[in-house]
Amino acid sequence: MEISNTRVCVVGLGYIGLPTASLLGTKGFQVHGVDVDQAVVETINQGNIHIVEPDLDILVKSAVQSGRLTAAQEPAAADIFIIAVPTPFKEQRQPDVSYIEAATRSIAPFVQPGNIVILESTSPVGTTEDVVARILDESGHNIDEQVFVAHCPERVLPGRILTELVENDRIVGGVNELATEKATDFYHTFVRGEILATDSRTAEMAKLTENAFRDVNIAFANELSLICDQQGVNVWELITLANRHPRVNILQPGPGVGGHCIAVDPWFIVAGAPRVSRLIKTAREVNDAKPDWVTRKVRSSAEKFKHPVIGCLGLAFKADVNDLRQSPALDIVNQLQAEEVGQLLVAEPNLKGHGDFDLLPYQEVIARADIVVILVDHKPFRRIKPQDLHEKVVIDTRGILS
Ligand code: SAJ
Repeated sequence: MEISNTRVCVVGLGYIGLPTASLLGTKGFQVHGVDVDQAVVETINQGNIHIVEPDLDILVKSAVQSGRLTAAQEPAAADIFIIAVPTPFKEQRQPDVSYIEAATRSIAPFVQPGNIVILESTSPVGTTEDVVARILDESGHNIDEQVFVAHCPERVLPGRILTELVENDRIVGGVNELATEKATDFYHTFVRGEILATDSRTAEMAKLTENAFRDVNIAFANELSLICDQQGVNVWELITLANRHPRVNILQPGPGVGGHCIAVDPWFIVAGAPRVSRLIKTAREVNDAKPDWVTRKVRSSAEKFKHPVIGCLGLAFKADVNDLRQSPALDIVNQLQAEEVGQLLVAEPNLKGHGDFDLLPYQEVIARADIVVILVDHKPFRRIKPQDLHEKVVIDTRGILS
C-alpha cells in the first residue's frame, strides 16, 4: 500500500474517529474526516480539538497544518472508508445501529470497486454483515469481490488513546477472506501490535466480550464493597491482601461503572442472547445499582446535620478525563440535587464549567463541606491526605484515602 497516495475517509470524528484520522494524517495518508456537527468540523479545520485526550491537540494540529487532514460534513471519494460513529442503546437496552446505517448510506455513493470499508464502531454481532455489507450490496456494490467490508473494533482506553491506537493488537474480521486480508494490510501500515485475523461476527463478539469481562469483574469488586460495608471490613485493604494470591486479581470498586463502552456494550450481548446471558446481565445490574447505594449513604450521613453542606469531588466517569457520558459521579450528584439532600458544592478540575453546577476549586469544596464525597480519583484528588479532611464526614467511593 503506497501511503502517500492512499485516501482515507473517516466517518465520525469523536473519541475514536478523530485520533485515528489525525494519526493516519501524520503517517502520510490523505485523510478526509466527516462529522455531522458543523462546529466539530470547523474546530478541526482550525487545527483544534473538541475532546480532551492527552497529546491529541498536537497530533490534530500537525495533521491539519500539513494538509493531510481536512474535515467536512459530507464524505468524499477514498480508497479506504472507516466508520467510527457511536452505537448507543435505545429503550429496553436494545442496540441502536442507526448511526452506522446512516454512515453507511452516506458513503455508499462514494464507494468504488477496490475500496475497503471498515466498521470500527462497537457493534452487536452481525452488524458488519447485516447493516454495512447489506446496505452497500443494496446500493449496487459487489461486496463479494470488489468492495471489501470488515470489522476492526477499536480497543483504546480513553486517556491513553494515541499510544494504544498504535501499540494494541487489533482484531480484523472481514465478511469474507479477501476482505479480512485487505483490511489487515491496511492496519499493518500504522499498528505496531499484532493484527489478528478472524471473521466479522467473531470480531464483533470479541469486542463486546472484552468489555463484558471487565464489567463482570468490576461488579465482583462492587458487590464485595457492599458486603464489606455490612461486615465492617475495609474493602480496599481486603482486595490488596487477596490480590497477593498468585491467581487472584480483583479490580477496584467505585461509585458505579460509567463511560460509553463498559456500561453499554454488555447489553449488546444480553440483547442478542437474553436467556443465556445471566451473569453478564446481573453484573450490569450490580454496577448500575451502585450510584443509588452511594446516594443513600450520603443521604443517611446528611440526616445528622441541620443544614448539611455536601462537597462532591469529581463528575467525570473516571479519573483524569472530562467525559461525563454515563458517569456514575454525575448521576449521584444529580440525585443528591433532585432529592435536595443538602447544599451541594462541586469540584471537577477537568471541566471549565457545567450547565447545572458552579464548579469550585476542590480545596474550597473540602474547606466548606460537612460531608466530602470522593467520586472520581482524579490526579489532584489523589494528593488529598486524611488530615486535610479532619472533622469531615468522608465517603470515599474510590478508596483514594485507603
Ligand atoms: N472502573 C471501576 N473499577 C475498576 C476499573 C474501572 O470502577 O477497577 C470503572 C471506571 O471508573 C469507569 C468504568 O469502570 O467508570 C470504565 O472505565 P475503564 O477505564 O475500565 O474503561 P473505559 O470505558 O474507559 O474503556 C474501555 C476499555 N475496555 C477494556 O479495558 C476491556 C477500552 O480498552 C475500550 O476500548 C473501551 O472501553 C471502548 O471504547 O470500548
